[in-house]
Amino acid sequence: MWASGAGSLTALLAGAFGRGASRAQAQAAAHSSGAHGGATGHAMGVVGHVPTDTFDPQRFLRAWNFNDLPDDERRKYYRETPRPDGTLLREYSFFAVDREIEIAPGVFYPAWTYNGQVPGPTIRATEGDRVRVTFVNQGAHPHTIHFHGWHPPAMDGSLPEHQVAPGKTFVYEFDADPAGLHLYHCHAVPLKRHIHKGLYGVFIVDPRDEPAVGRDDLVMVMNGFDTNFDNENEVYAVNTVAGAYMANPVRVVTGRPVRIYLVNITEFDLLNSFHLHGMFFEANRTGTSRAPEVADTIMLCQGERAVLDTTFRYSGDFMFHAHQSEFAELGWMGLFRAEEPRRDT
Ligand SMILES: [Cu+2]
Repeated sequence: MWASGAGSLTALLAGAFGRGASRAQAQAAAHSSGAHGGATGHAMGVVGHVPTDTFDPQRFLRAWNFNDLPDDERRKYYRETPRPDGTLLREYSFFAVDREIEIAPGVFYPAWTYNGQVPGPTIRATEGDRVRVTFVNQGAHPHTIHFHGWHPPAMDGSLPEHQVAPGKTFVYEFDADPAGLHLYHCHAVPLKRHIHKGLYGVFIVDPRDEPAVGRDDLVMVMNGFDTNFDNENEVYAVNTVAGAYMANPVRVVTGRPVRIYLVNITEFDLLNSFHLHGMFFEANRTGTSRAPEVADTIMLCQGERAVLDTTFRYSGDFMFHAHQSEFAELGWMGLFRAEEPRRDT
């Protein structure tokens, strides 16, 4: 193991609601106007601001293999070694840690996390690479990492004998296969609890013959939080922080292809959806479909994912949100801000 990570975590401040905010309180937080309202504090958004020093939804969009860390820090969590056949050995250092996170302004949630963040760090490999994840459980409960994709049963992280007890380490190792958009999550029981507490992340496998050149890739995980443990979500989001992309839109460039890696990990609700205003996208289910559908709304069951490809024609703000209005009103709503490409003179 190369990193313990926990030392770099900073404490979060207690907020207005503290633990266990009710659905009504969350709704009030989403709708009230307040001192921080200003231009973004209208009736459709979340009022206030969640600090981004411990988790930044903007950074998360384009972060994989710890590429958002400075090189010396990144080496503690990720390294790649070329293999004779031209593929890479990709090694990751993961740890589970219990941590309180802020999911809406003043709404805190006692999460279980991979590497201190929800969702966990995105893993991205190319088809045929070898993935090796050293997992250290620093949490108070047994956990695992269950990856979607091809692997032998001993690497599945699902059966009682796969549980990694607090303080213990397990090394997951498998080939990245098939190309597509997958996920990973804890598979300890009760599963519902271990997933909704925050132990999940995205696993992208790029096709070997299709390098991502000139494309703006964005990772979006649709999630929800049951803040008062009544088996219902009080807060919904894409990438954890309710309304983060309303307050701070996702910036994209007109004419440049945009790809959204969309994953639904929402617990308790049967479905979640992604709807984009003013345009259409090609939806490629699981990233493996050979016949993408052309749509402006896509519905995903828990664990389902889709690769969405589009290009912004017009500059300006485009809303995106769950088409379930309730989810949108409880935080799952955002904006793309498309700008003309810069002309270098
Ligand atoms: Cu777990």
